[in-house]
Amino acid sequence: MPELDSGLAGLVAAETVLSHSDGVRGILWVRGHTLPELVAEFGYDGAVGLLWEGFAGNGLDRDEMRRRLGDGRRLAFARLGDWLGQARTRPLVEGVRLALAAMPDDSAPALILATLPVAIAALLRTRQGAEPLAPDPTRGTADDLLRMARGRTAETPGAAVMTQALDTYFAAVIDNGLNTSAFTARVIASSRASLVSAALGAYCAFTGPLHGGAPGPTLDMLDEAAANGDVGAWAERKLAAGERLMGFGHRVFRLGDPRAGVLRTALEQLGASLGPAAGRLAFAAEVEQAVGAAFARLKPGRPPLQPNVEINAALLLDAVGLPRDAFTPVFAVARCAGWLAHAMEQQKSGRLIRPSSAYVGPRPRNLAPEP
Ligand code: COZ
Repeated sequence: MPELDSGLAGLVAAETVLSHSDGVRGILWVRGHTLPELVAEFGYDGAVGLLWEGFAGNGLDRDEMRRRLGDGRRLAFARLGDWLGQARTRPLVEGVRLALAAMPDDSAPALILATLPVAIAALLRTRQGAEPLAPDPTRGTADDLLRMARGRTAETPGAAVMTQALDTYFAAVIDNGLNTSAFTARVIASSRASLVSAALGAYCAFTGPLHGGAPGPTLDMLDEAAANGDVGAWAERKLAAGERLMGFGHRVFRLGDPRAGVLRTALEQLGASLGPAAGRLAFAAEVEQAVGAAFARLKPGRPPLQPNVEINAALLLDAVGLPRDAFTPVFAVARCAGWLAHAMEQQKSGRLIRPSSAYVGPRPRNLAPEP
């Protein structure tokens, strides 16, 4: 039996045309496109079509996906009554889970994906005591999410740059190889369960703080570091206590996360709109340096502990005016496109996923010893 790694690190469990992440070279391709190409040439709605081409239809360019996702938001808004009453008093991440769980099994991928921004915005408005705002199907996803959630119009100062920043974020984090939630989606789809079930299961795996549940706690961590004054001493104390620092480390990108650079550029382009977050950008760089140095001191000879995408992601989501408890569901708006692509690819070309395990429990009493 080969040496078992309980985290399946390095195990190749599927062939995919969707995305490729290489931690040694620090690259992430989505269907052969680099992240800067994805952001500049496709944007989020176009990147969804790129991932879904050949699985959810053909000719899925940005305009076609804007139409399908806009129509999906319209349908999702009409169905708020199916779940919002039960969800309005629940934490946001649970409310969005209820929205997914309420969907009919035969829902099309565009409706499943479009339900997330509608659910997030409706829950945010409801908890403010306001009525949910109906979607504008003519807008892109990032634009309409901010409008529905913030009641923002195009005239709102900084609206255009914030929409661009959120669209960049969505495109940059849309898929990342066989990450934990994408693998979950494939396992569920491999039994020929529905796409809704694959997306719901993936969402559940995603919400853990080691995975998609990280961005909100990452901003909390930056606030804690700032409150502590001496960042170096704070980092040393946390690492020496064996704590996991949010926003650091990655199973694949051990030498640096290519998505972090794309988001830093988006943050710098936010410029004046950054507001109080401008100071946070500089402080985050100080925290990254202090944590890296403390880790190197405490664990000499080990590969350096690098920041992952979450610090810049958290700063960007905060800068576009979203509350931190919405960060994980908003992250899921992007990643759900990847989950559905993996599920459709698995259904088209994969087998039932059923690995083996090494039994190390007690043996039956009356069993003759093995030869
Ligand atoms: N904070 C402190 N130490 C960390 C660390 C972190 N965030 N990430 C890894 N390490 C340390 C581990 O303690 C381990 O050291 P020891 O062997 O001495 O215990 C070493 O670095 C290797 O860690 P591990 O093998 O556990 O890394 P793995 O690849 O399994 O973990 C994840 C990757 C993402 C879980 C990461 O380490 C983590 O927990 N990050 C925080 C949550 C987060 O930001 N998630 C979003 C990722 S995009």
